[in-house]
Amino acid sequence: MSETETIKRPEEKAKPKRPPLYKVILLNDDFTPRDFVTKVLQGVFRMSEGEALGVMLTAHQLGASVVAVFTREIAEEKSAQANRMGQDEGYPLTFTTEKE
Ligand code: TYC
Repeated sequence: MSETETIKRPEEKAKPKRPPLYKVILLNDDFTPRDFVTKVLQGVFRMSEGEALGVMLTAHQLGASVVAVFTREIAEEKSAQANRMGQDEGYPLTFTTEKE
């Protein structure tokens, strides 16, 4: 045990740290069918058909769209799962993650 002890000032105490958040981003490509992208968004990210269509169209028109925000582990798991679904069908569908 050390002889010295750090006494924390009250404002330094008990500051609950929120985990850093990561965006899942959907990238456009020229090959994946629109309805497949929409189905992946509904299945993996639990979106309604309308929400999924909106995100898919934003990526299609602008090149990329934010899908959702999660802690790092969940963001990476979901984007990997969605990428695998594209790969399984031979599509270049790509989701990436980015720290907020
Ligand atoms: N651009 C694709 C097409 O025209 C559809 C698409 C939309 C693909 C969004 C990927 O993230 C994407 N078939």
